Amino acid sequence: MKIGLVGYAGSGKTTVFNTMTRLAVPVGYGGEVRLGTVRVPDERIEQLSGIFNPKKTTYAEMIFCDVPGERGAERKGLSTRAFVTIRQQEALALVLRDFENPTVEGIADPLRDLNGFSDECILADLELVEGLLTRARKDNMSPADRDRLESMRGVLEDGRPLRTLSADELDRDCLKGYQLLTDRPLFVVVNRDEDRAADPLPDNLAARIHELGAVGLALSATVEAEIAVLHTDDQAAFLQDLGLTESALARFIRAAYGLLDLISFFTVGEDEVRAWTITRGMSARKAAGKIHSDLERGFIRAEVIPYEVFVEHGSEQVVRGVGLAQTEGKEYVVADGDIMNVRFNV
Ligand SMILES: Nc1nc2c(ncn2[C@@H]2O[C@H](COP(=O)(O)OP(=O)(O)O)[C@@H](O)[C@H]2O)c(=O)[nH]1
Ligand SMILES: [Mg+2]
Repeated sequence: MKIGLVGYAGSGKTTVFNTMTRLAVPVGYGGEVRLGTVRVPDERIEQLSGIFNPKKTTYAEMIFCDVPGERGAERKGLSTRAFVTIRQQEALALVLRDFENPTVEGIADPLRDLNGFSDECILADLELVEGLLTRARKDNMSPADRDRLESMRGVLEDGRPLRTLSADELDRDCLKGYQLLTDRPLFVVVNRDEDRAADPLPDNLAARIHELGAVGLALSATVEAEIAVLHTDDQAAFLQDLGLTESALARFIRAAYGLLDLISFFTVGEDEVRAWTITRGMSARKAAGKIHSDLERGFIRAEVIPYEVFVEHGSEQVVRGVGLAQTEGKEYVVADGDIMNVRFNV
């Protein structure tokens, strides 16, 4: 799962990226595309790890990509090269500058930048769709596909991103090969000065984010960077001083995970307590395949204990004793927080 940190130069993408990944990429210059793995904070894993005291604790992970906001000479906003990288992302986290940055032209105006980026994506999709329609006859496109593209063109011409359409209005399965931008999940990160880190988003900005089918969050990358280097105990005190219970970055990472419709199931034991990432709606058998292909191939059944049930009773034996352990077959749809033990035979 790859999420791109995108947006204009000087908005704080690299600062956010460094803080999340604990890498130290130089900030304040164009730079190259960087990838970093980010652990998805999950207090359930901490709890389980506290109970089992395993040799190893493994969190769910996501890959973030720092995409330089290189300006294009040939176009108004971002360069064509930047867009080639942006197209490779599964979801976009748009970082908007909401602090004064003397090295960047123009005062901070997150709404302007949100609209600017959104329009660029709409325009890029429109070009792509029109290109496909121009070649439709030559490519022997089916009338159904052509109709679909034509209705997409209409939506884009109205200035609307494709993600705002419901499943009835647009069959997403047909879009997979097209590399469209406006259909991708969009997360908006409003990056602020320290003193305004905890303020809510202004109404007009919040409304526009909603209108674009996106999810928004405010943070201060510099505050987050300060929090990240503190010891765990000091972190709690620091956050409390700011009137917060959790770092915004932790909330952001978790929300981005949710935005992609990802959920976690857990495996537990003395060797390892581990979170596994699956898309919502996956069957137990398929989910078992994430652990090992043998488990999918030879799947017999899964013993499932929902996380809440487990913590309430404190041990697998007690849960079984009170008859709350579930025995599930291969078609069972795994729920977020299921603790699974797969029985298999190969
Ligand atoms: N005051 C303030 N400055 C920030 C914040 N985030 C980033 N900066 C500064 O803005 C400049 C550009 O940041 P950078 O992460 O390189 O932006 P990028 O071009 O989007 O990757 C750097 O000098 C950062 O220190 C913030 O939350 N508050
Ligand atoms: Mg950068």
